Amino acid sequence: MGPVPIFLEDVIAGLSRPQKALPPKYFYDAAGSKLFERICRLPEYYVTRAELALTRANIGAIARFAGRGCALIEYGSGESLKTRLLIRALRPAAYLPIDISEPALQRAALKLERAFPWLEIVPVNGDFSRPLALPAPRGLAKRVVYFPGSTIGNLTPGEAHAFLRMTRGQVGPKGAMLVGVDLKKDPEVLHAAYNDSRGVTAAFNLNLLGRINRELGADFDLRRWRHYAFYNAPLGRIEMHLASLEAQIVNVGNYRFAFARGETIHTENSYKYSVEEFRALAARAGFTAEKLWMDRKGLFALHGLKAA
Ligand code: SAH
Ligand code: AVI
Repeated sequence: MGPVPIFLEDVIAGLSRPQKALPPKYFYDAAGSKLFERICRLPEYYVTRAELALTRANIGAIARFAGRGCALIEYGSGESLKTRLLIRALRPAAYLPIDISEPALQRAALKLERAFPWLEIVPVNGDFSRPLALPAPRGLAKRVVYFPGSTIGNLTPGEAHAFLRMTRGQVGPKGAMLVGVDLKKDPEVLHAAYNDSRGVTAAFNLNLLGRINRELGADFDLRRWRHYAFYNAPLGRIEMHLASLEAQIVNVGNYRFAFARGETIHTENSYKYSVEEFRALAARAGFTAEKLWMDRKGLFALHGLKAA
């Protein structure tokens, strides 16, 4: 089955639930990936800047931990921005960027080919929420999985556990993993990061409905929906929703969905983990947390994990 029937099935299933929901992996079509790149450069979105700064400040130690000449596998690579620092320091035997967004993946691979002509780049257009067979990199290089950006926070703790189990199998007994994780912090800082003043996050969220219209022939009227994001402290996560501004009916293919005024579609969670919470999650999946790098303000953590 190709990607369109799965997309349609996921949308119908999500909108049929009592709390309507859509999987966040569908944010990333060509427009969504571009909007995400703009989010990364927003003054309120500290996440990318904090991780970039801490990676730059600790690149020597990070490279020693991962080991030069490894095969570097990156999940949710997007524009592979932070990866450039790693590639320079690690001189990996091969780089495997994995992303669901074909346009983002191709754009990043082209730029990296130009910047690092000596590097073997093997782009993989795939969905990491399903079992994924990776092409075997040439040689016997140690495998290191890189998962930056706190994309792990977009998975539920159960999904994150399953994902870490999968990567534990992929890196093998000698492998390692570098995971970027956003830390719990002042809810006001979190709130601002997901409710930016320029409305880019709102456009990113609303683009999901635009994509459903474009690819599945639905008739969402984007003017009748509003971006709604808040920090759910008991669950330790930002929740993004799209709120219906009025009672309305929306057609998706042959299906009709009724929305009450104020009813929401839950589009994304972004879990924030304390260092201890993330270490416990990694331990349950068979990893030992060996290294920890943080920025000066304690906004973001990069965990160095080894197979237990
Ligand atoms: N690593 C980059 C990008 C993070 S945005 C950074 O740190 O800035 C999340 C990325 O993961 C996007 O590029 C998106 O296309 C990708 N992604 C999201 N869900 C995915 C899935 N299920 N499978 C593969 N890629 C996914
Ligand atoms: C990719 N991911 C880690 C981002 C986040 O912060 O959860 C996606 C995002 N959603 C809204 N802004 C950014």
